[in-house]
Amino acid sequence: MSLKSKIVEILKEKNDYVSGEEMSNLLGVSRTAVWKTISRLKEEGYVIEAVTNKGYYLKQSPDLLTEEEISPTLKTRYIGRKIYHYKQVDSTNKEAKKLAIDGAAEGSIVISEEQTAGKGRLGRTWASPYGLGIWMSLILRPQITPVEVSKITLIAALAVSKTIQKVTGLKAEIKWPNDILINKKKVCGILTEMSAEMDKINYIILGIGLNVNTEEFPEEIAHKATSLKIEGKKSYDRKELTQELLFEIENYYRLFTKQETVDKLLEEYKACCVTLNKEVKIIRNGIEYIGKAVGLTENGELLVEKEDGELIHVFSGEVSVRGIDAYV
Ligand code: BT5
Repeated sequence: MSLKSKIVEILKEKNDYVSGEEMSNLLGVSRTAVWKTISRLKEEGYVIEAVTNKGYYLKQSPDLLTEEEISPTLKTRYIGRKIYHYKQVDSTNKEAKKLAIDGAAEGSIVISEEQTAGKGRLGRTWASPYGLGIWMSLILRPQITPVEVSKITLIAALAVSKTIQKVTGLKAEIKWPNDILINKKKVCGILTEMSAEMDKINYIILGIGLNVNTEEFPEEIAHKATSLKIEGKKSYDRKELTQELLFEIENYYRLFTKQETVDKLLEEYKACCVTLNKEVKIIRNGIEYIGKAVGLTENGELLVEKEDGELIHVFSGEVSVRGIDAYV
């Protein structure tokens, strides 16, 4: 942890005045170093009162997803242990890719308060306004083959829906492969990208966008997008959600790397997936098919029975579900 994080941790734990001397003894750094770090924290939005002969008192922390705010009470071993935090970037996936190429460790994450060019799939954009959601990308380096990568999206979807249920009590459903819905509207999207060779993965960037306290969406998506605040009719703590989400991702990721539990994960996924047993429309290479989603393969592909009875494997691409998307 950085000195900044350690100082925030001490101030939060004591919840009282802590003298510069005590702080410098606890941390093994000079009082000047403590004072300088406190000044930097103030610049970042911490309200810290300094009283002669008493010391420093933390009155208020900013609503930011920084390492100082997330790390001290994070329950994971390695997911999210290194946080690159930005106030604004074009896309956290793009930023994470650069870091992965430079050798960033597995589990490192990039979080931004705002994205100016958040990415969806197939060149689409993701609305990511300042401070209202969780816009983050994880760097993973699993020892799996490229065909198994779609499973990473599935475990991320499970982790997101579990987190929503745990923290808010709202019922989240998964629309295969990468949407999380509440009351049939999209609250979260997942974008998994990878760099791979024939049989080896260099890195995976797992991008997650979760609408937390958004109250209004751009007109084009207002009918199909939602946020936890809209659904739960109250604001939610983004820090708690981020910590819980990282914890769930680590859990599911660990289960996933143990081969014997993959079947169990698929069962759990099927239980929250709204796409299964529904009539779906698939657009593949520009051609439309209507069929019924009848199952999932071990690699996370959707099995669709076409109207003529033929069974096809759908990897990703466009799937709309009758009753959920606007198609009749
Ligand atoms: C996705 O794409 O759902 C993947 C979104 C991934 C976003 C995260 S944020 C952190 C990381 N960094 C990035 O740059 N991206 C990832 P797709 O299935 O293609 O859905 C995109 C479509 O969802 C858009 O065309 C809109 O119709 C709709 N949309 C855009 N912004 C939305 C929002 N905030 N909430 C709900 N729907 C949205």
